[in-house]
Amino acid sequence: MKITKIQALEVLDSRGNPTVQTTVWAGDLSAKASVPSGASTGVHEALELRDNDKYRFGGKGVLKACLNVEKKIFKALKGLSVADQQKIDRTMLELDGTANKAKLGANAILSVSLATARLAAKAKKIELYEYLAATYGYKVKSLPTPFFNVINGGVHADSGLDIQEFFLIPLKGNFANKLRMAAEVFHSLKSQLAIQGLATSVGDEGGFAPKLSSNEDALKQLETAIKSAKYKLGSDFALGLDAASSEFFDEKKGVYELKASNITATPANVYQIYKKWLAKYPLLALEDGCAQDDFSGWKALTQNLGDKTLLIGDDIFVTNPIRIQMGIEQKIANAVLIKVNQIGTLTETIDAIKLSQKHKYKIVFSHRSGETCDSFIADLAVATNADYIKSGAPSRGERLAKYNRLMEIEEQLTKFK
Ligand code: 2PG
Ligand code: MG
Repeated sequence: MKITKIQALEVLDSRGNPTVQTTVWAGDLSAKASVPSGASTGVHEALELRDNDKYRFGGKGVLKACLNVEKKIFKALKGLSVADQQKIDRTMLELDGTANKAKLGANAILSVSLATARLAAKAKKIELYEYLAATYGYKVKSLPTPFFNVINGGVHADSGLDIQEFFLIPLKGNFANKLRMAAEVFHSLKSQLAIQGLATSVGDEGGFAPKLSSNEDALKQLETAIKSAKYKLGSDFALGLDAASSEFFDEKKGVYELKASNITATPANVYQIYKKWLAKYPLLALEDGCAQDDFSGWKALTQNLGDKTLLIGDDIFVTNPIRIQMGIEQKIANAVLIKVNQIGTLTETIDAIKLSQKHKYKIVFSHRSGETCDSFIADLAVATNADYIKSGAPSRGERLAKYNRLMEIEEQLTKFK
């Protein structure tokens, strides 16, 4: 099966911003993929190519990226086998020739990379997760445990909270059961917020965005909602946070400023804030507790909390094997967040996962705050034996696309076992 045609379309994501959707053909057979987009984007991420034409979508159009797919990339890939993912990705990397995919755009490259993998699975008449597992030498085991971001802060909402994401982490039963548990608490949280006269409209990732008095108050709200849904915090549910601290780290002053908690902290002592929260709540995960280039802060964080909770690196690693290697050498974090569009090809994403797993880092798959209904990451997480996955709250179609796909996969795995 050889690539015969590639088309790219400028579509809109869940925030109403343009993104790339690409369809790859091999004869009559075709498959498509859409690319997500972040808001709390790390500076070390691969470049998302935007048109910067202020007369279209405020400069956010992606027509240049689409053109790159249809002209330059198609010309280079025409006639290559859809099953040769490595060659396809390498060809695009060479064609681009920059370290951060600035010439063609990581959005252009990724859309082709993912659509091709989906097409290869289709050509083999097998499920995407089966194809990916077989291609990269994995045996599918259990499904990842989901993190549900039910209170949105940071740059994802105007709730005034410094912490960007507050996770519910259900601990009991299979994936479908965990999703049900989280949905039940999500609804009890909604009623509880309404009773307090707080907003129940949702933020970018489907979680609520109430104007709470402090970051700690958000944790307390979760505790109450879990209780009123008749669950136990600690045994039925754990909690987690994505601090997304690059957003509240003042680089000039070299301090973390958590306005909603009225706290300022240095890289050397910011871990103490989380330690206090850890003493009060069962926090299973803490993502981006320190900023993207604050290696000394990350070291202190890891030394002090590394055996107490998952310390997940997002902006510091950006799914980039070179940065993950730096982290491994400096003994920073113990888990890696995987976002396909941070690095821009499937092959490099797999490299990042394998390197992390080799060094016993846990794998946490992640959506972006700007999403489409593409559920590729659900299949990829299952295929690579990821430990966890976050795709927002159990609310909004683009978030549920991933969770519902995971339920479908679970059903297939149990039925045909
Ligand atoms: C994050 C992500 C996803 P964004 O920081 O982990 O939740 O947010 O896509 O805005 O970078
Ligand atoms: Mg993050």
